[in-house]
Amino acid sequence: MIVPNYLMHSDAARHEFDAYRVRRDFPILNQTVHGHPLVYLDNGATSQKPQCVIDAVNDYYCWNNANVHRGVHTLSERATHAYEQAREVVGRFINASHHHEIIFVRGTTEAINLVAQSYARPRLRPGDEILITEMEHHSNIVPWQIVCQQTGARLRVVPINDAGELQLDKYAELLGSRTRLVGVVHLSNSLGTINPVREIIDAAHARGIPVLVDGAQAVPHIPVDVQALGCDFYAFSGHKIYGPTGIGILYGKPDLLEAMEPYQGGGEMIRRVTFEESLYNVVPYKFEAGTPNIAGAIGLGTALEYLAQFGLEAVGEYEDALLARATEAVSDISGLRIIGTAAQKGGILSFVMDGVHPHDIGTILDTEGVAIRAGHHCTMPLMTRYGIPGTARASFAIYNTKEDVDALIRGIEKAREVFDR
Ligand code: 7TS
Repeated sequence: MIVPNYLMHSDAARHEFDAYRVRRDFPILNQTVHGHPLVYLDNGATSQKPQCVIDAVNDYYCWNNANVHRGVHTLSERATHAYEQAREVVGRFINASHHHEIIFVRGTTEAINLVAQSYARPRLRPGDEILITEMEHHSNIVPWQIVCQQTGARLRVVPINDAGELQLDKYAELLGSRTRLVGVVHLSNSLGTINPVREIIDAAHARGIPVLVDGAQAVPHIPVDVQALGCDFYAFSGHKIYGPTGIGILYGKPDLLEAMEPYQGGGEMIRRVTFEESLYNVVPYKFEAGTPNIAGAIGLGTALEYLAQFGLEAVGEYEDALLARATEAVSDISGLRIIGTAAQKGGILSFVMDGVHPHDIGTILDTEGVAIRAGHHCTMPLMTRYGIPGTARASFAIYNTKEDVDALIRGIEKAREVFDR
């Protein structure tokens, strides 16, 4: 589980990224769908899992399954060791200063709800403001709406331009004396926009405002260094980064985590309990009530080590090349419009086509063995901003190839023909 630091960041020399070799690590890709080789381009929704992750979860249940942090027996010690080693891997992956800044949660959604309830709720007063952006996923909108209803605070929204970039001048205007927290997505799941989070954080910090970054789509594509960013909270999900479902990460700055109330009460998060009162455990255990997803954490640690061996910069460059190929090819398809044309973009191609509903594009592509997502992608306010019901979205991962892109383009052309008839 211990990975040398150079594997986590990209300063080491890299050989050319070989997606054809990578594909062999993913057993699920070796199948046909409707008589065609599977082309999986729905990675924004969830990624596939390499054999090493499947094996890590399997081995844990076959050989080491026990509860963590409580047993005196050998299996419990092994399980605890593996679980805590996974936390260290996560800490190194995002360059946290200490692995105790890493809290295991169910996913991005739970991480944001935790911050909303444990950090924001006790601190918000009527008239205070939470500032988010127009391109947020519902999981970075609804938890704030709930906490606003609970406290009388207000939700404010930074608008985007037509390309899908944040209007930073508007952001500067909206950052005010009542702003108590900024929540921003690092890489938009619907547009592909990579936001200038460092700049956003610096502007907020100049006013003493903490920032939560939703990194669900960013971590599989770009190197993330939470210390360099300076973010106060960073959230991501295991299943979008080649790990299992039901496990995710909340990173938090230690002083903030220390000062926060627990999210849930129960076992594991306490030191001592009487009927009168409870003394809480230290961070991060204070936020991990109950038996955690041990197998999930171990699988996530394995997934991050697996991905890190390629170097995140090499991974990002490779996926950018796939995106560029797809972007260029779709520009020749009549009536097709890309939604999300930001200068800084990664991994995601969202589009609409005149006279063809996104769901019909998705269905026709499926008959060709090509899996994409169609719909609002849990960003309904963003779809409203563009005046569209949804988009068709292809999202790229390390195992996709230029042949996958070509199959996507053939499928879109077929959809165009069917609806032109
Ligand atoms: N934030 C972003 C930017 C996301 O893309 C998603 C999931 C979430 C948060 C929520 O993650 P969860 O693991 O807690 O569910 N996005 C998508 C998607 O684009 N298609 O399916 C799920």
